[in-house]
Amino acid sequence: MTNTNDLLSKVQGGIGWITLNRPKALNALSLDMIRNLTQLLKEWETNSSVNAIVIQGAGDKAFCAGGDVRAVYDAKKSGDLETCDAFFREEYTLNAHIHSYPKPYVALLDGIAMGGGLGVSVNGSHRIVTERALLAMPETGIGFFPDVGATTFLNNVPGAVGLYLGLSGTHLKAEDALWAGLATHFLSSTCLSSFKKDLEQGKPLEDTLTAYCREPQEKGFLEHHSDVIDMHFSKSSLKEIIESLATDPSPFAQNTYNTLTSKSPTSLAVVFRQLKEGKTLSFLARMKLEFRLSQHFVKGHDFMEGIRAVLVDKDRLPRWKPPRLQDLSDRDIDTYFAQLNERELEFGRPA
Ligand code: QUE
Repeated sequence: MTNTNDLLSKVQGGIGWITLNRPKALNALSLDMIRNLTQLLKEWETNSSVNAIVIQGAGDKAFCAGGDVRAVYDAKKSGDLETCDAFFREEYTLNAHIHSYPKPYVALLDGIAMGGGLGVSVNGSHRIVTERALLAMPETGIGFFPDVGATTFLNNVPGAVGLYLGLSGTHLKAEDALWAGLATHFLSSTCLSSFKKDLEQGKPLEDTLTAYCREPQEKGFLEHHSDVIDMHFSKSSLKEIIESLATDPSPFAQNTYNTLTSKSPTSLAVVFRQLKEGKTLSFLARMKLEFRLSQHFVKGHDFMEGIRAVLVDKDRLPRWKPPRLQDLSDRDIDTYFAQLNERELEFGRPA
């Protein structure tokens, strides 16, 4: 079961170092990697020679492109529902562990970081972006929903911008990620290797952050568009948001309208409700909600169709069912929020 080559680790300079090491798959998180990472974090929690964790991605393209949803797709096809349950249950349990981790947890986001990749970074205490970072929660494009703690971290984005990001899957650069609070520090990619060398030599984390981190040079897209985003995305229903965009001739509104109407209608309707209902829940109740949604999406049509279109056949032409928002009833959306009874995600005391 263990393929530890996909997760490299060492302890050096008082730091527990982790490298997601599947560069050909953009370091997408497999169930094995989730299990190995869970185990490492447990060991290092009580290891007094580890003062902080640093996690990075192998290769020069990605921190982590997401959860290995292709493996979930294959499991579902072969009738292996146990793997579909275990994957999301263990992934979200890991995300929650990172969220409450008692030591500094530092993610180096120097490249692509999407979906499940944000789950193992944004839930930690320190998220460092470089000018090469590209962050997104693109799941509505594969008939899924922003998971891995996004019910919390998208709801913490100012105004209605988190809802915009979760519905549209918009890609964020470093400045945007900082503005949205998804990132906490900016560092030039040219400084990364000396930053890491200082930590390996035992220099204290906070001193090293102060020595290397800078303010980003430019204002990002989000900061420039936050007023117009709030204007459209603070409407009280998804239908009103889409109508509001349709009647605004600005390039931003028209692009956003075209983006949203290409996504799974079921995903859009579920995500609108997920983020609204999630606002009043505790962090752990939000993770339980996300697990419920994951299991209903795996059973439904659009998740399998979205992965087929984007990751398997790569025709990028998903045929969503139903194809239009107006063909969905509130009752259809209710089914995604139904409790799982004996299969609910539970958070016990750590072993
Ligand atoms: C939307 C997504 C994902 C995606 C593409 C989308 C996602 C995901 C991957 C992915 C990428 C590379 C891999 C892999 C998976 O792509 O969640 O196994 O090698 O994990 O448009 O949500």
